[in-house]
Amino acid sequence: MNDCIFCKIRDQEIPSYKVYEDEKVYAFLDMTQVTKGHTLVIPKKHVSDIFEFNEQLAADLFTRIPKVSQALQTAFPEMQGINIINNNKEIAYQSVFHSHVHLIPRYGKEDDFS
Ligand code: DGP
Repeated sequence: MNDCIFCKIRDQEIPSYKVYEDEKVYAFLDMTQVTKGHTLVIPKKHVSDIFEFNEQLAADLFTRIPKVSQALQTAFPEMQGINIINNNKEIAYQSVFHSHVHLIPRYGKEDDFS
């Protein structure tokens, strides 16, 4: 687990732009910024993907998603919507194997990334 980049971000061994933190989750800006405010929410506990979750950990992570989404809406009032994405395993485009939820604000047709 020592070589997990998101554990290092959680522990602030690697810098990140923090969006939200509490005892269960850490949220920070994705370095790729698919759209402005693109945020990742991670459980503080290291789990690779959804297949390692139990109900408590799922509650800890997913119940925070509305709050962080609403914080983004406050920070970016021009936001018109949001994509919430959780990739699991390489086949599904997961590239960092510490589970995380992408929050991708949408501003209009010009930010279409599909
Ligand atoms: P995924 O493909 O779903 O596993 O997304 C991983 C995301 O993590 C990808 O959008 C880029 C982001 N990412 C990878 N390394 C770092 C990092 O060191 N800092 C930040 N802020 N984001 C990172």
